[in-house]
Amino acid sequence: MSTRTPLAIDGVVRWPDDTAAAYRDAGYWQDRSIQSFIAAQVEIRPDDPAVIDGDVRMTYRELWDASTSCARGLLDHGLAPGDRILLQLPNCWQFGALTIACFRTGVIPVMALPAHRRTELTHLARLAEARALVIAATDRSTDLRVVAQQVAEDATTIESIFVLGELSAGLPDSATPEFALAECIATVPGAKREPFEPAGQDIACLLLSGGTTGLPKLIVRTHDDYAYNIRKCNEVTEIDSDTVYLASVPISHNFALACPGILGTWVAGGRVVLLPSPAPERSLQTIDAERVTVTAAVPAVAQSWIEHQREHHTLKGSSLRVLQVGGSRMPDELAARVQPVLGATLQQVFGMAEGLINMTRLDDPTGTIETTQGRPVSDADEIAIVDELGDPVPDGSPGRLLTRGPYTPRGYFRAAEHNARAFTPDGWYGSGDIVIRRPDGNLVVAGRDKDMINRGGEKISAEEVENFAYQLTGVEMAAAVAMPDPVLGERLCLYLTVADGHTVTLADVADLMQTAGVARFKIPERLVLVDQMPTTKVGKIDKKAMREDIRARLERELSST
Ligand code: J2J
Repeated sequence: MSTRTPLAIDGVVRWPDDTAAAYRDAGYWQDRSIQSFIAAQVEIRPDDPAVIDGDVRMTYRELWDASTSCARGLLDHGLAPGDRILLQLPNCWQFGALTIACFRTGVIPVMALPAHRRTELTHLARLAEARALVIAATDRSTDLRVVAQQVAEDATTIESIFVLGELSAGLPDSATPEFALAECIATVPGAKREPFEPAGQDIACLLLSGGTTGLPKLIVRTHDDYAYNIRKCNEVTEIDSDTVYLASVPISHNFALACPGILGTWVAGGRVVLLPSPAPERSLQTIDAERVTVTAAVPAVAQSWIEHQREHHTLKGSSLRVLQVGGSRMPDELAARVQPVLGATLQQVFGMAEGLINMTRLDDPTGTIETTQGRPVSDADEIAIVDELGDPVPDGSPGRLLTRGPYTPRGYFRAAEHNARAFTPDGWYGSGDIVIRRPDGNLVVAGRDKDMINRGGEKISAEEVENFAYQLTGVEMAAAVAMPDPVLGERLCLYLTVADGHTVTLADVADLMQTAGVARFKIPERLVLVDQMPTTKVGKIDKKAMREDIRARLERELSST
């Protein structure tokens, strides 16, 4: 098997040679690019629909042609294999064409989330040394072209900005040249020969970590490992050419991108339907209208769909076969409502952009589907559940999750210091989740041992928010903690101590963060001023005590209304 040397990019942690050889021998890694699987489908079914995005319906041939011209556009703009581009697009067909074009040119997309703003985009562009930025002209009320110019000012590697949407209105200070993405994708005759043939170990994309440190880390996903991730998810979710997959949650996130997501669907020859948001009315209507068979949601979205269906009976048909739910812990009571109300089999997904994907199987007993977060999709996934000392705990007892495997990389991109903490010396990744393994191998997520708030699947690093709070005059100590929420599971509550004679309000914190340009979902939703932070016996800030405190406060408020 040809295993050409991958492009050299510093800061990439590879699997040890013997492990890599074993993964190849076992056939997990096939030294095949992700796009080669899609290209095979273009040959088999050129005229079958590949993507539906509003009024746009594209066949496999059309999607491939769009990626061909887009690849040409990237090269014409001076981008070369191994270069990084920061990609921030909403759910749209252009995202697909561009991602395939990146694979075909060896240009590496960094998958930013639609909610990201100046702070995150600048950080990501710098960390990846991105040479270009791809954005939509606007996102709701934000002019992202202005944001992009600011990012390019601070991240000096950025040479060009590609914009989805109208470019007509000029920008006052557009120091960095802007190009219409539409021009890049306009059909031009494609090259006969593939511009680039990736090796299996070449990087397909850089994904974002959920973030337990100040700002997101980047996760290197190679063609070998990501293609395996996709194939295994396809197998478990039973994706084939009859699949109609609806993506209404962001496709830049691992879940809807590759678990199995849009890439899995294209690899299998199925049809992708895109929506800009998971708003219940439109999502349910679309499921019926397009005869969607599989879709993915976070628990809060699943809940909104169930409630909407109960009230309005929007869903009339019975096409929906599987509803995948993951990203944060799904309450068991909610899980039990999926099949009766939506008529689809629930598949719980406990995944991470760092690799390991757990899923309940479609034919699991109802009890397993409703009360566990599933088991690894591959037999080659190694799982260890350990106590504080790193010793294994027995099945049925909670412990920290460690994992290794053929699609769980051994380190973050350019983050040596953090890697030393997040990975054990023998390459196990500690996800920071507390899980219980049942004797049948299914995992139950029981808690978390990482300083992160999971706001309905959107991950917020406590440290990042605290760092903002410390910029406010008078703030002495800051602690961001999760407060329980019936819909999102958790929301962010900020505890502060302030110096005598100072006051700080929630609006002060929000203003500061908004001015700095951070994703909205990270802005605290409640502020608690205390005289003193609770501390543990060893003098560390006691977040557990604060989580209990806010829970008690909320309960008191609820009972007094
Ligand atoms: C509890 N916590 C969960 C679940 C993720 C599929 C689905 C989700 C993600 C994802 C993903 C959870 N119950 N069912 O990449 O492909 C929390 C854990 C985990 C972290 C990873 C996919 N599903 N989580 O959420 O990289 O804490 O990936 O470690 O964004 O989300 O976050 P992220």
